[in-house]
Amino acid sequence: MRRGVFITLEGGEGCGKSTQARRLAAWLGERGVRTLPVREPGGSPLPEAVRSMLKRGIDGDTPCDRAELLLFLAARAQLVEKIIVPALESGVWVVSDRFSDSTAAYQGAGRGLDADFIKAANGFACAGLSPDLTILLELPRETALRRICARKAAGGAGDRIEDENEAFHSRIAAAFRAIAASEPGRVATIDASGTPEEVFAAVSTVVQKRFFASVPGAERS
Ligand code: T5A
Repeated sequence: MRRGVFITLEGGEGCGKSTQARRLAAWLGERGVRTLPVREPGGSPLPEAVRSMLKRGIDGDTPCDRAELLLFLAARAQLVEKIIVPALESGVWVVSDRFSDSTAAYQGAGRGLDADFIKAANGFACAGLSPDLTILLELPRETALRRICARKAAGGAGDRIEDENEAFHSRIAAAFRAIAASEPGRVATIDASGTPEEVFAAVSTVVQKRFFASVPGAERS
């Protein structure tokens, strides 16, 4: 039995998902909602180890496209079964920085792997779990690149997916837009070009409208 709410944040590189996911988890906590923030790939030791393989490879051995897909799915299956589903069943809300839409966008549109296979495999990895709400942060690529460059200049590390070419990233942006257009009931698109505060005002408005009017006991403070 599922009692918590499952919210995911999606979008291209550097659009501000992690920043907004942290804010959203804190905002929900301030409202008395027990909240678990997770990230994909990651969230527990095994998927965190897979994350490191995916982002940088091991000793120069980087995953081929099919291995990359399967590693993302393996990390997701573990996170869903061990962390997300138990949390939701105990009434905790889960806020995930990326989830299955990223696989459709990056491994499907980005790498060109079969979309139908990815859909079926995603369903298998998620054991049928789907987000109640997905917030898609949209940011022009030039702005995202400026943010990523600033982070690198401050000592942040890049990775092999972030460093893919512009054609790859524009296919991903188009894929996210197509997902949002095909599932307007689940996916809310938000302009991420403002300050973190401005973007969060839009994020929290969506969450407020979507859940706090209709979920009994959600507004506890
Ligand atoms: N991936 C993932 C797949 O290929 N398939 C999959 O199935 C999944 C799940 C994950 C990589 O894996 C890929 C996608 C990714 O390439 P990651 O490091 O988690 O690796 O990559 P991202 O999810 O893209 O995380 P980033 O940190 O790069 O981007 P975010 O989380 O969108 O952005 P954030 O919040 O870290 O902000 C980036 C920078 O901008 C600043 C922040 O301070 C930070 O320096 N910033 C702002 N600056 C100005 N105005 C704002 N409003 C700002 N918001 C944030």
